[in-house]
Order: sequence, then structure tokens, then C-alpha cells
Amino acid sequence: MNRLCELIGTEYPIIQGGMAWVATAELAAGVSNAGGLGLIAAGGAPGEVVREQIKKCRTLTDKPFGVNVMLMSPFAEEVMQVIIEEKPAVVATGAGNPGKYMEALKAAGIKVMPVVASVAMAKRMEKQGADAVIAEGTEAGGHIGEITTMCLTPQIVDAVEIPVVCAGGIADVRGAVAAFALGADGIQVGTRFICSDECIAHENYKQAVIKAKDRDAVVTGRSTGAPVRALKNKLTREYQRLESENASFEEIEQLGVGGLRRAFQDGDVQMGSLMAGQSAAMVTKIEPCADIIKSYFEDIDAVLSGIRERI
Ligand code: TUI
Repeated sequence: MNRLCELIGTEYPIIQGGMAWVATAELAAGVSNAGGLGLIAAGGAPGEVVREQIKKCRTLTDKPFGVNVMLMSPFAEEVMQVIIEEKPAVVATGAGNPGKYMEALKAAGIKVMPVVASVAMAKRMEKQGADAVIAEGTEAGGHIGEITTMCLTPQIVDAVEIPVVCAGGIADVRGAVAAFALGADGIQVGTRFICSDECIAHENYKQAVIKAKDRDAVVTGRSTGAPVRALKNKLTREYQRLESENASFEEIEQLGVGGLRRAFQDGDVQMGSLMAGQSAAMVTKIEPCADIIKSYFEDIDAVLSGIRERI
């Protein structure tokens, strides 16, 4: 049996990415019901909102699910407290070092899977007791590191003993086979789940992902030290203008405030932050989570025999 599935109690070694706003209880339950691990994204939400989401998810699925905690959130501490009380099966973290919460999470029986974007961070997480790491390449959406999935994954696989989940740019079964070839024990998929029936993001956001082409998922915020990948629109162009004019940190940050809500809730495709990875260009339709998950695992043999025929 796959050791990631054993760790998290799923049928398939696939985790849904913890996308702020987008990854609600509905999406997490949809993914978990289909045999993957759904994650509720805490994003920038306060603890009690996250508690409600966990409770809602429990009404929608009896399968294991997790919560993704964005460590740059001002509410990270109280969200962790809620998680320790509510005890979802898994906690994934992003955008920081979850070291100070590790002991309490593990004592509560929660599996901890930090997202990492470097080998050093992966090693540190293993040493601090992480159960697995999610190696996220720069192809991913949202807040990103510098190293590509192709180069990051095998280096982390070689550096740690714990299971490695490969993330960033995995749009179909070919990407999944590539991830397993690089030594990963599982895959994390974000962008493609935006275009699931169960995702309650605004239809305009979903259509923007479907329309996206290869160069449309652009990075802003490199100058402020928090690079974010999102679909090109008026907002990203404004960002790029401010950054090229060396505007103040505050002015640049101010532009992004409320951007995710504008995209997710209002369907504002011009001034909303349409966070998505480079794989958006490969997403072509809206479908049930179950069909998305099956598409990553059903045709593995066909991909492998294609490889055999070509080499
Ligand atoms: O966290 C993410 N992706 C995100 S978070 C997010 S919310 C947001 N909204 C507006 C601006 C910025 C963020 C949207 N997307 N992915 C996981 C991830 N973690 N990628 C990179 C990292 C990371 C980076 C540095 C993890 C650890 C780290 O180490 C810091 C340290 O303390 O050494």
C-alpha cells in the first residue's frame, strides 16, 4: 500500500491544495468523498470561522479531511488552537515555519504536513517531527518559492525519509506519473480543483482558469518578498506598474487587500486576485471531484506503456 494513503487514510495518494477562500468545506468534502484528502483553507480567516468550516465539513463527509493554515495570517495562532480542539485528521501549513505548533498538533493526534519550497526547509520540518512534506514548485498558484517542481521534488526526496507529496503544475495523469517518477509518494493538486462542481468559487473565476493559456499565470510581488502567482488581469498589471515605479511596500500591499474575496465571491475578473498555477492552461472543463481524481490514476498504465514505446 502507498505509504501516504496509509498515513492519511485515503484511497488515492492525492491531496487538494489549500487555496485561501476557494478551499471551503464543500470542496474539501467533495475531494474526501471522492477518495482524496480534502483540505479546508484557513487563509486569512479567524479561528471561529475555521471551526464552523470544520463542523460543516463533518456534516458533508465521514472521510478524513484536513485544514491548511496560512502561517502569515494574523489569525494563525488562534486557528491552530481551534484545530487542536477540533482535531481534523491532517494539518498542512503554508508560507512559514510551523515548528512552534508541531508538538501540540502531534499530541492531539493530528498529522502535520508542511508545504516547503526548499531542501533546507524540508530537512528542518522532518527534524521537527513533520509526518510528510509537500514539495511545492514555483509552477503552483498563490504564494510561491523559486524552484521548479522538476528540480525541487527529487532533491527533497533524496534529503528526507518521510513521505514527499509533489505539488505545482500537476494538471493530468502525465504530471502525476512524472511526480511519482521523481520519487514522490503522492501529489497535491490545487488549480484543477477550482474547476470542480463542488468548488463554490464564482463562475467567472472558473471560466478564467479554463480560458487561461500558457503565459497567463503571472507572478507579482517579487519586490516585496512575497511573490504570488495569479492569472493576468488589470490587478496584476497595476501591481507590475507599481513595482516598476518602486512604489512603497504599503502602496503595493494595499492593492491586494480584498483581492481574493473579489475574485471568489464577486467574480471580479479585472480587479480580483485570480490565484492559479501554470497548470491553469491545461484545465479545460468543470467536472465532479471524483472525475478529476480518477483522471490522475486511471490511465497510468497507458502513460507508462507510452514511455516504453518511446524509449
Ligand atoms: O502558502 C502557499 N500558497 C499561498 S498562501 C496564500 S494567501 C496569500 N495571500 C496574499 C498574499 C500572500 C499570500 C496564497 N497562496 N503555498 C505554500 C508555500 N509555502 N509556498 C511557499 C512556502 C514557504 C515559503 C517559505 C514555506 C516556508 C517558507 O519558509 C519560511 C521560513 O520561515 O523559513
